[in-house]
Amino acid sequence: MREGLVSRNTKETQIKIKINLDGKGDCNSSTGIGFFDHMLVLLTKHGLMDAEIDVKGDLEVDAHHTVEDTGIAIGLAIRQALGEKKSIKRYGTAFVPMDETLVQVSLDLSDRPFLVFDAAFSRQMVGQMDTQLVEEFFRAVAFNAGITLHIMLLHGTNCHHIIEAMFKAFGRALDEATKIDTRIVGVMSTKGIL
Ligand SMILES: [Mn+2]
Repeated sequence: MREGLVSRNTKETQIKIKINLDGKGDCNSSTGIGFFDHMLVLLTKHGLMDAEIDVKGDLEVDAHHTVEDTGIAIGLAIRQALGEKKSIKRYGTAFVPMDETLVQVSLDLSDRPFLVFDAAFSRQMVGQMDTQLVEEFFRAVAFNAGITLHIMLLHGTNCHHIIEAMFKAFGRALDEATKIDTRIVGVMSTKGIL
């Protein structure tokens, strides 16, 4: 089982996260932010990961610390679960449509953290979550898991659809990249390390 277990406590957030990359998409997410829980459940469902996500954050301030720190912990859990990355496919790309929206996510489990986030939102909030925090979340995941991550809104207008398509596409691309291919001896890199 490729599992990651992270517990992270600061004065702003207390987080416990368990992730199993070889799961079935079963997830319990409790962050105190309804829309964010909805997104994390979609990410893990479409990524076929099992996850327990337990977060208590300073929501009396706003959602920023809670979302960013959850991203940090999820990134660390993914990194831990991947281990030495032996025989994984390394790259993943997914296009996800949702009604008028189409999103592309391409990623490389390269240990070269980078985020390209090409999207703009016409609304400030979806539920109790600032749309600005979507980019913060994915940056935190990418930099802590060691992922080169490109998220592109190809077209679309509805903010709920756009964000939902991003989380699903990230889940699907991650599932593809983490898949084991027995033809790959060692790691998928001519450098011999990922
Ligand atoms: Mn929805």
